[in-house]
Amino acid sequence: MDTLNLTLPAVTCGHCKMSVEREVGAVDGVVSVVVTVENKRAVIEYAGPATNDGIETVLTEIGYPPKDA
Ligand SMILES: [Cu+2]
Repeated sequence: MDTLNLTLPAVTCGHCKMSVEREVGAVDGVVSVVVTVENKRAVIEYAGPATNDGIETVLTEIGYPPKDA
């Protein structure tokens, strides 16, 4: 299992949190997604077939592109 720690600058409220957690949580292989609104951070645990690049692509597609950190 791998863990991704990302900053999502577009996260501003609880609805953003729910959207990211729902959409990323639906990716095959993603085990858990926790978004913290206050610091715009996302912690994502995943295993195959999910990939770092694939998860970042989904985030960008739903309007929350990660900032390289
Ligand atoms: Cu929001």
